[in-house]
Amino acid sequence: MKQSRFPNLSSLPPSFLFGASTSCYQVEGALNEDGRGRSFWETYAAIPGKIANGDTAEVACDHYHRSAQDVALMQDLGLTAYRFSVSWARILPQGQGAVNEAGLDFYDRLIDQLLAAKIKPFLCLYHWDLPQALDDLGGWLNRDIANWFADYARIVANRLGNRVSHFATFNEPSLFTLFGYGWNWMPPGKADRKALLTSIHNVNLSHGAGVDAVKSEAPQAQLGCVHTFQPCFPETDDDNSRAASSRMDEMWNRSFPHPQILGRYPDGLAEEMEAVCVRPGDLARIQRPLDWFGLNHYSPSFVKEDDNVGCFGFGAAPPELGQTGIGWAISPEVFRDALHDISSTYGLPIYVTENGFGTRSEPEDAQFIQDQDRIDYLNSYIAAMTDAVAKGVDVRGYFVWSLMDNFEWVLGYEVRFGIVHVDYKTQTRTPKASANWYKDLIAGFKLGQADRASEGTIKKS
Ligand code: IFM
Repeated sequence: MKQSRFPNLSSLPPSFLFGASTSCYQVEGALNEDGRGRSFWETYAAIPGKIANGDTAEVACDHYHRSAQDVALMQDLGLTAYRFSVSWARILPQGQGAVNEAGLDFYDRLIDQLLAAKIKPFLCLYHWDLPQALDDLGGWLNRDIANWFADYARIVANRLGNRVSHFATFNEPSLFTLFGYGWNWMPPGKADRKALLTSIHNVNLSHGAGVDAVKSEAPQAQLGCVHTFQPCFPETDDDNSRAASSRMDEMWNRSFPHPQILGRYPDGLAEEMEAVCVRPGDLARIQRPLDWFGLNHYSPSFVKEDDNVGCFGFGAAPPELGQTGIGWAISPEVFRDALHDISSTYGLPIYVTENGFGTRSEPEDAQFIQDQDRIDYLNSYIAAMTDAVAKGVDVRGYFVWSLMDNFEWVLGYEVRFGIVHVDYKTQTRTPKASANWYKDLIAGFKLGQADRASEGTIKKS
């Protein structure tokens, strides 16, 4: 069936935000400038063979020097929100102690540029780049990190909280703990079950302490945490796959929102967490009042048993599902169902803080990328979201991942997720067809808002 060019947006509230997301390590570059400290990603990236093609985030998109140009680009696209993250090591080069004012100044300027362009800043405190100095002290395995994180959060909120309406504590905590402490796919490169569970709990404690810290400095701020939520299905119809699928669902999708919002770990994890790291009173420290749920969603997961630390692994998707350019299964129906599930389980307003299409096939020096497959993906996923909203799910914003191509972690620059193409040799930004499509979609939505507003005026008069 041929899709229509744009999804029907009439179910969305007039205040709905259309934005884009990035993260500091993936776009900023300037890793050694203006007093920034080292993060554990530099240490990991220096291990031969860890990052595709030996790429580094040294320059990335050079956003640190080009933020004004990038905000102008966002404004041209008509974005009404932008989600970015703050680099802990830029603010506190040693992770604690002396503050690097130049680091705060950068985000200060960025926020002013966004506000001048009428773009709402969504600030995430941690998107995977722990200061190396804190990792040297045990990092996410050291319970003291909840205090270090709270101090950092307080400093950021004190300086920026008067202009930032939405704060997130973490981006995808289940992913960076599993990959970093369970599977050695990311820094600090551990593969140990006890370490994994401890890191999960310490991140949850840090979330609770971080929420209180931000609220104390910026009481008007709307607080949330951004979760990766990829519904799990057994790869094959047997008991082993079914058990692995439910293990993955609990660890990947629920080991953070459950304690943060419901005050308990998922049933299959609770006993082990108690035995390994939970102390009396911890769950009350973690379960703090939140204003919104950040959902990052790309794909369903088809799960098989594995003998790794999580005892689950990625199996093959059914052949009838389409795939993105990097082989991730496409199913807007699963996305729609995930929105219903999150809404009924956690009861918070939702922002879709990431959704997008990765590919390996776009050339570095392209003049114009005709990325129809990305447009089709975004079109069908936004349609699924509007359908969920029409059926009562409270979704307040959608952020495409990503504004521009960027450093895709261990995949380096090999994979591109941007709606804007980046030529890394020249740093030229060129909107792809998907960026033009998104721009038209947002313009249409704004027109609809204006029509609805004038209908309201006519009715009132
Ligand atoms: O690039 C990442 C991002 O940092 C976190 N969410 C998934 C994206 C695509 O892999």
